Amino acid sequence: MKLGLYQSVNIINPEDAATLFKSEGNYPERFMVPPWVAYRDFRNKPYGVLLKKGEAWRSNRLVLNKEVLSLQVIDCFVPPLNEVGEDFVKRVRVQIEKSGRGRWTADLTNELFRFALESVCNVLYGARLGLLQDFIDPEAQKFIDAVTLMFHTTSPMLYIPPSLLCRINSKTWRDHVQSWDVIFRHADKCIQNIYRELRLDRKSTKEYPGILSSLLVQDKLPIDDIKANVTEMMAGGVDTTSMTLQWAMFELARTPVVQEQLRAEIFAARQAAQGDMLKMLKGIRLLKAAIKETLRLHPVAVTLQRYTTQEIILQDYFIPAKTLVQVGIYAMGRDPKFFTKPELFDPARWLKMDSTYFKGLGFGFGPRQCLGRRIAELEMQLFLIHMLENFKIETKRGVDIGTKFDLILIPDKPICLTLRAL
Ligand code: HEM
Ligand code: 2DC
Repeated sequence: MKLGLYQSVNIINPEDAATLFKSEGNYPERFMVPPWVAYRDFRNKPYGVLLKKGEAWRSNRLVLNKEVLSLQVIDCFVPPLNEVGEDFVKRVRVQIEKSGRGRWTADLTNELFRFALESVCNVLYGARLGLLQDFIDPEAQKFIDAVTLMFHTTSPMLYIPPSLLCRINSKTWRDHVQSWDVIFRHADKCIQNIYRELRLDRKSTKEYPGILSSLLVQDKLPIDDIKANVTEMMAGGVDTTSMTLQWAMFELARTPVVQEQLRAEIFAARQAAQGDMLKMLKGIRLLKAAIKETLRLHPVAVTLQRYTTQEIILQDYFIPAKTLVQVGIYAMGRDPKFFTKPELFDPARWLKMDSTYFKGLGFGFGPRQCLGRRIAELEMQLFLIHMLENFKIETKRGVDIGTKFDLILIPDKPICLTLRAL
């Protein structure tokens, strides 16, 4: 495909994806979103792993992996994420009470944005923002809106050089710069708060300190790199998990049989675990499959991309080194060649398929895969556990919701859900 200034080879076959990722080496590079780079250069802001390359990327990423992705630390994320999940349920209960009808019907987009930001911040900073209460810090809401606007203004600039848009002072570029400004300013404020507390030694030692404190205390990364990466994680943790959860609830509302199966699995796991959340998370195979299934039909990223580092062969074509190859995960997830009856929301397919080889790619693959993957997975598992234990999720029948490209993939119209107390 040739689109604007870019040329890419596009693939959707899992076997081809395997060939691509197996040859990616230790410094994989994806398509660098030009306006994101342009903003940082324009304002002289440091890059985090999202935009770094080569050794700089690798050394940052190895330190971050230990704190964010490794099996040694992810158990520590369960209590802070669980707490936010429980608070979301309380909030829904209040809304149900208010309605006086035993149910609450709404477009949950903004509620889920707040949930997602509250979750990721509790893990990053070990502190609550209070976004699930009635009074919401206007700064936090501004941050949420800025992330959405940042994504929204990115897509029209994908194929037009940002330098040109900057020169003609286009509205899209100005909005984009303003969004990132809000994102960086608010993240910086949050980071400064923790930094100050740490220096004054005011943090008690027993509570979960958060990823930021841990990175600051370790002192393995320069402070500017820590800031840049924490900012990226804070911004990357809002629209991604919230939209996926919205799609998950929508699919469960449309497939009540599956919803009941998940509820049964969750009740059984709760019984068996006797209050031990870590143990409970090991007994919810179908729920984990339901999240995979949601990302199959509704991936956040329309494609994964890699620049080849050596010549590879895909379907008898020679692909030279330095070629941009895109794996169309949205298209792959809906192709009957790879998923029988792709239109069906059937989490169990992931448990009975004879091969899932390079098919579950929602978080990417390899050393450059999503840094927030483990946080996102736990956050979504715990959210769905609590929601399914407490509410029946319903939606109006026959409403078809399509997918819109807004840099990330989002619903093309508001999704209206009803939560009914069980
Ligand atoms: C990268 C998906 C949540 C932070 C990525 C990539 C994908 C992705 C597909 C590119 C991976 C690749 O090229 O192989 C998702 C999905 C999410 C999610 C589906 C939730 C449902 C999050 C969260 C955070 C986050 C919660 C922050 C804590 C990042 C960062 C990168 C990234 C920093 C760039 C990593 C690098 O280049 O080294 N994500 N993401 N994501 N994601 Fe996520
Ligand atoms: C968008 O053609 C379409 O996870 C482009 O949390 C190719 C492309 C490149 C990189 C992808 C992007 C697409 C979609 C959004 C992704 C991004 C890499 C990371 C980012 C998938 C597919 C995302 C949402 C991060 C964002 C973190 C940021 C807010 C600091």
